[in-house]
Amino acid sequence: MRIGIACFPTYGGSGIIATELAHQLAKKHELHLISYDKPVRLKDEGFSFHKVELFSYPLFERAPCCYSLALASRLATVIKTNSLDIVHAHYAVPNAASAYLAKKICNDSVRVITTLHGTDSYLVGNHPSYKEVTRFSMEQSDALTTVSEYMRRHTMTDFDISREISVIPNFVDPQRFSRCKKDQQQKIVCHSSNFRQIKRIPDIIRAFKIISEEIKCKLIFVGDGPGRTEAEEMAKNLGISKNIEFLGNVRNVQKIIGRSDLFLLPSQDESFGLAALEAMSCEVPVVVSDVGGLRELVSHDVDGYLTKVGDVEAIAQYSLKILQDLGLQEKLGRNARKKVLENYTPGRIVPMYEDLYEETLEK
Ligand code: GMT
Repeated sequence: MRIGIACFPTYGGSGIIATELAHQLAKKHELHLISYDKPVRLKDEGFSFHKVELFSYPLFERAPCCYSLALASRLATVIKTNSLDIVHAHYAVPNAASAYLAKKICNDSVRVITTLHGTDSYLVGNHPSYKEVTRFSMEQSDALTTVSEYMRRHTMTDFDISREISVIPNFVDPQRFSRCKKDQQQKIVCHSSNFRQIKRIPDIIRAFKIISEEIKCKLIFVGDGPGRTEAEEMAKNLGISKNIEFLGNVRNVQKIIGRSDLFLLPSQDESFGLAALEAMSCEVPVVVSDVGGLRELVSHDVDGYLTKVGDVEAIAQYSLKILQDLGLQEKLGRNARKKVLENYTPGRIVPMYEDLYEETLEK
């Protein structure tokens, strides 16, 4: 098949899944990736990257419509030049709408698949400013997928959609995300995200204060985003900043996660929780919020622990339970890795996308 993938290139789950999917599909198909910049995990091998160039104009300053149009235009060119069979839009806003427009420009010569990653439907796409276009783009896509059963139900209710939505979970490369040898005895707690409010970073810092009063340990934050400065301030004010490292965005996140003893993800909501999946692949037990897709991913007391959103005391107590009992930590980690190998590898998930592409082309 000749496939085009449109995604966001930044540090965020949707762009990461889209890029990893492109790497996997390029082993068997002709693959084109379209975005405004090279995605952070792009390996530059096996497929073509098409950059969406923006044209700035004073009129656009307060009404930035240009990206959706530039993307539609670029997609239409790539579809025509390469006779694409499929355009797979990751993230509904604006990628699905741009893909629809490009398809129409190309006289319906291509099929559009849209994957909803979470915030694109329940946060951004659901906002009154975008809702009508998001619903329309979902309805018009030739196939619609999302990453968890929770997201499927949520989308059907929020958008009053009756059409089929296939659930295709996130996946991770278990070779890359595997346990690394630790070079220090001290326990390491880790979190990685884009520091948006939804991630509840202050809960991690408060929980870590309780943990670090009981045992000697270090907290490592990977990633960057709007909540980082506030988090650094908070750590200083609580007098624990010497035990916390803010690494910012790093290239080899697996090396940091793979050396950790525990991974925390206390999000307000999470459509799947790719960061937790990456930790589980590295045999790292997780303590996560009992919400959304995390509930489908993590089995309480088997491969991690689920806590009520905002329950800092519970996060701290489950964390201490894991960090103070190496046997338990290793058992949870082994179970987590086993779950990943059985359910969430590229070998299991990528064929689900390929089958969907084939079914859609046959329709
Ligand atoms: O979590 C983020 O802030 C990034 C976001 C995105 O859209 O890039 O991630 C979403 O998509 C990931 C890949 O499908 C999921 O694993 C994340 O759970 C989801 N984030 C949220 O729902 C908050």
